Amino acid sequence: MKNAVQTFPIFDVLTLRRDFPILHQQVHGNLLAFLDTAASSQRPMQVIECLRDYYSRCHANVHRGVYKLSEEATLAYERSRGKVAHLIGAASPREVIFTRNATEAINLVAYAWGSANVREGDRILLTMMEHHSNIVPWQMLAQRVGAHLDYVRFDGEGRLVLEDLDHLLTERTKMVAVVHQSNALGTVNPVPEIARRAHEVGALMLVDGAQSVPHMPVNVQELGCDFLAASGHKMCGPTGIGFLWGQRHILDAMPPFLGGGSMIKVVETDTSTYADVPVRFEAGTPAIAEAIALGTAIDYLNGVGLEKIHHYEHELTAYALDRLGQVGGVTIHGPHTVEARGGTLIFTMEGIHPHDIASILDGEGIAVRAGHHCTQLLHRVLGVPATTRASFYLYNIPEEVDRLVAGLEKVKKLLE
Ligand code: 7TS
Repeated sequence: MKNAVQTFPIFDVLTLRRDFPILHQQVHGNLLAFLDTAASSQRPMQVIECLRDYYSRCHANVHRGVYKLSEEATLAYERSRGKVAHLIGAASPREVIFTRNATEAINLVAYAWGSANVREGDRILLTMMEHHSNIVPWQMLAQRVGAHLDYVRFDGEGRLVLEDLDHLLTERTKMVAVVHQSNALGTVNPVPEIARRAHEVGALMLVDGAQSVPHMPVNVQELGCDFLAASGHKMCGPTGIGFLWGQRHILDAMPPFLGGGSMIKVVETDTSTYADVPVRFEAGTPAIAEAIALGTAIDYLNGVGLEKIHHYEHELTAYALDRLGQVGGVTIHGPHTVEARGGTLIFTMEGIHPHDIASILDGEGIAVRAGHHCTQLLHRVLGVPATTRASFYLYNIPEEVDRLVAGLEKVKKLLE
């Protein structure tokens, strides 16, 4: 398979890789093979250049100056909000709130919406494959108001056991919060069906899109959800910027999350009135440069095409499932067919600790993650404390899968 790049002629990945300067460095004497995008992606020059250009030419605070620089910064910041809205099929940019990351977006909903809508005895429905970001904020809410958490299980193939909805969804369920694509198993969950079921009992549906928005076309109208959270740094954008999308009428009815500058209308000594959505939820000076550069990242992804990125990752993942499946002693956890999954693979090797695997691979210049990947509940179900994870993006190539496989053969030779 030495000429494997030619077997996925979906876009010119070798030309595209030139946009990512970080990928061309040597690590321990080998070319970097970056297989940890699920933790954070790399950025193309266009995004790096956008940050440089913004700080060199047009930085000023937003939503407050009447002078030219501030107006320009505000325009660019709001244009970026529009790009996020367009990317996810939102009805209006006003439904998009910039946050630091997906974690903050989910905390915003759990705090602001949760405090106003969840009462003692109410239930919140999660799944056993959630990232801690979509568990802990709900636990904190449940502890604050006396609500309960329920969990949908997943089966041996890493798919949600949807029959659990039959008894877990009740009229006491106020929120169903589910990951779109698992950051560990790689499973892509049937969100439209779950959203429909949630709405039948009057619950709202939050989708954790941290691992789906960067990798496939995502449309909130088609998902049928009420909230969607995502992070910029996983989609070629900067760190420190993410977003929450919510249905306008739900956001309008929500009290603020953080208080401070920008989010008010009138401040009195004892009380204040609050600004309209989305500014109500963006207290203080936001991550202006990062928001603008997220817009550039979205332009970049759209330029390649999210449908094509999705298709390319499917090809790469099918190849990886096939090659890794042939390494003796390797168990891949999660769906074994690409139709039900994205390009994130966790695996264990009989008798070998995941951290040892990751260290030996690092020596070969291959970056993978070892640990519980912020999914301790999921790993408890798998019956292992940790796994090794390889995750792919538009800049990965089949040769990197070959190097991973060769690296695992070396691990076996050294440690078995
Ligand atoms: N939800 C999912 C599904 C995630 O994968 C992550 C981050 C988050 C939420 C939180 O994103 P953040 O940007 O707010 O941190 N996942 C990972 C990971 O798998 N390895 O490092 C971070």
